[in-house]
Amino acid sequence: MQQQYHFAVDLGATSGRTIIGAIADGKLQQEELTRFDNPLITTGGHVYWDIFALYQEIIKGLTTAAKRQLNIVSIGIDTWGVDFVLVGEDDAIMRNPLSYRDPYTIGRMEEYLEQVCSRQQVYETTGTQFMNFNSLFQLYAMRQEGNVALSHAKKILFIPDALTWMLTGTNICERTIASTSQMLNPRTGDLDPALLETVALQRNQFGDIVEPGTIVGHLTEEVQHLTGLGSIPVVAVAGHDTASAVAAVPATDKHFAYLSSGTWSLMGIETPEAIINEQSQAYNFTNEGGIEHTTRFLKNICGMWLYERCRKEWGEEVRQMGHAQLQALAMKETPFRSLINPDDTSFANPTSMTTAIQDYCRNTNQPIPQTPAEICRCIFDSLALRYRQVFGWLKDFATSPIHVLHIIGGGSLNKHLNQMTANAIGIPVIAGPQEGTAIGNIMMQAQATGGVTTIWEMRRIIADSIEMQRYEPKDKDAWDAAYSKFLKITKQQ
Ligand code: LRH
Repeated sequence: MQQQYHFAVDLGATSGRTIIGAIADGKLQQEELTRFDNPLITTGGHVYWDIFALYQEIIKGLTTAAKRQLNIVSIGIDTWGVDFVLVGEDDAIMRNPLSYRDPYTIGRMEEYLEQVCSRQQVYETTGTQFMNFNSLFQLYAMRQEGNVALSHAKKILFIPDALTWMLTGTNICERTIASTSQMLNPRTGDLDPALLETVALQRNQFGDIVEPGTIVGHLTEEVQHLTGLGSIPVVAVAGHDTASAVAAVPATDKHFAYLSSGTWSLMGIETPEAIINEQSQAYNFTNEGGIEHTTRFLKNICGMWLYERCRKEWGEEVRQMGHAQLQALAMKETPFRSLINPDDTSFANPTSMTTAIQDYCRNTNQPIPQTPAEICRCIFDSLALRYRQVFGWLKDFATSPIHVLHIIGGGSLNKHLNQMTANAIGIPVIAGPQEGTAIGNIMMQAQATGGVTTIWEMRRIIADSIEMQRYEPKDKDAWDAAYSKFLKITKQQ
């Protein structure tokens, strides 16, 4: 029989790719078909994504698969969270979607929580961490600005759902992506009508909630014509990239925490129920939807964004070096010389990331890192120490002991940071798979089409198919001292 392939579209906040995956003899094989940039577009005082360009890249990827005569049996899309597309009465997309990196929400969350609905009530209803770019606050900011597209929107589709709709014509609201909006009530499993009302929206403007792993439609005739493929089923995978990544953690039992490391670092645990209490609110942990009705209890940490943005600024010479070489140079610098809080608001989307980091060090009376290697060292030291801080809080919520931290995603390739993370948190780190989101996406398609059954079967196949690296913690005293320094410095801000 011809090999059956699942076609995964994996879109991150800086780049995207299409991948094909197949499960044969209990092992997963995958191949990247296309890779492309997903740049922010700044115009007219706003920052947008280009949804049409992303759609076009999916069409290109599908066309490539058709030309190779691959037997594609399903398609699934995962993307970053919170952002959405507005569709008008005429079933056309109204404008490109705003990006969560658009500063239009700055100050709006606080305004909403003071004037519209209390922090307590929003957290109690959603269990979602407060981040000013969550969909709820974006919608509020759009209303305050008199956004014309929103006032004419018939439908609101989160990004993976919007792309699924463009491919199939089917409107859905997949549960994991909806859980990033700060409008989903994890207890009812649905968007909360009262919260929607606070931004003058009605429940029927969103699709019905669909569980990850559901076949939601087939390629439209238009897409079939464009790509040369047939009427292939499209699966609502775990549409939120982090949910796909967590599904792909190659754990063998439940005693693990995860760090999905990409543009963001998402650190958390998988729990059977949402954890919504005073303490989880105080530490601003979130309860996002996982597969098989699990909860991803986690916290966003600013991740490789700092490094990626600096690297762009350093130009050709440094970029030519490659990641491994630059990271190795950073390791030659003095450890813990200058430390930052990676989650400081000044790093959200500064004009220059290197200047923002230098300003932070200046304002906290630390040596100012100058060279790319010094700046990288500062970023990696600080990230590892921030991981330690968040891990310390996380442990208090876990109902069973955590034996290991799984690092998945592109950031898991940074072997120095993996070791530093193990040192900082004091338990072993297992790194890999690097392509966590795409693998989780492929696995959910395999589940929807009958190729695998449970989350633990998926994880076993993944563990059997990929190479993983294990890092044991070292240098406890040095890391304890560095952590005290980190706490002192970050408290000043
Ligand atoms: C990571 C991510 C994260 C969200 C952010 C908007 O890609 O999906 O989980 O908080 O993007």
